[in-house]
Amino acid sequence: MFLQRSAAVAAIGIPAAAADDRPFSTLAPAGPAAAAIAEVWWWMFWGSLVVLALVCALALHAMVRNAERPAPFGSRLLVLGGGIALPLAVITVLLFHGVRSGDAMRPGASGEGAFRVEVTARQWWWAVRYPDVDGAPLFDANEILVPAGRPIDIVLESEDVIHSFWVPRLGGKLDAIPGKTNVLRLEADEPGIYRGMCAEFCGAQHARMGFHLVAMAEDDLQQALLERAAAAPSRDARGASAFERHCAECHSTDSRVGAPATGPNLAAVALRRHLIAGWLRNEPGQLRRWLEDHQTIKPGNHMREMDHVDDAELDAIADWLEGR
Ligand code: HEC
Ligand SMILES: [Cu+2]
Repeated sequence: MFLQRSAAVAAIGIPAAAADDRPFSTLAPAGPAAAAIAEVWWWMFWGSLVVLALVCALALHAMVRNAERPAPFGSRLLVLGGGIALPLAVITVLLFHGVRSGDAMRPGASGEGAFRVEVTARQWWWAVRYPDVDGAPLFDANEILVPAGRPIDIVLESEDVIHSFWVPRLGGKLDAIPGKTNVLRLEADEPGIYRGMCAEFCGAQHARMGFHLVAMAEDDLQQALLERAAAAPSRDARGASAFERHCAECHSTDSRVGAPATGPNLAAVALRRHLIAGWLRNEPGQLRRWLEDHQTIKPGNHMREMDHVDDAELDAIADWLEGR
């Protein structure tokens, strides 16, 4: 299964180097919004360095100068120049760049040409909905497939508390607020896998509320979305009936049906690169381990303990979900 998946990943052309060694660095921008933010950062860095050097030079000068001789500049010049003119100039330049980069993160007036995907934050995972894949909505979770080289509009909502959607290498953060819809405009220059995090404290497992944004070439994306739409658990009846009894109240296993959404949609769980909001690599055995130990792996998460379900049943469910 895992090998098969790796081959699929290689086949759709995602370079191995996409697992960048600085996945959360805003100083390794991979899209226009992040580039604008990094630029502001560098302006602030160099600007404050110049100011620091200037202040140090003045302090040094005050310490070593001969007090008998008249000062080279009067105190009035220092107060007006250093206290008012200089900060005003520095802050004006920063404001200009700040407003410009803030603007780069807003969705365009029309949103035309942008790829739209709806992301709903929950404690502590992300529900993903593509409004139109082959004529109908497609439901998935914790992994967001998008085109590279084209603007993406992330339509953000929350079902419980305030969360914040952040992919550091692609752009700024935007809050997901209950009862409100916010739209974040991002773009990835190149195909790759970009890591994201919830950036607003949202309860016990906030630190394990990550996700992956996978940018692909357009054709690969269409193929991958259709593959997810067609994904379904295997036909094994034992797994299916055990799932129905213990899990179906919270999880949908139909990629076209959103409800119930108390837990992530599991139709394409076998195709996801990670489980549990980006926390575990989806390697053989991990899903099964989750069913057994989920309150140890992610304490307090809103999935019920499965102590009452016997091992054979959990085995059957795991196999069924993984399509075996
Ligand atoms: C009371 C509701 C509830 C029940 C019942 C439940 N789950 Fe969950 N499940 C959740 C929630 C909530 C999460 C998300 C946990 C998190 O990441 O914080 C989850 C996560 C998962 C995940 C990880 C999905 C992903 O995208 O990584 C799997 C797999 C899973 N559940 C399988 C099952 C199975 C199999 C059963 C039945 C044996 C089951 N669940 C029963 C609520 C439930
Ligand atoms: Cu959070």
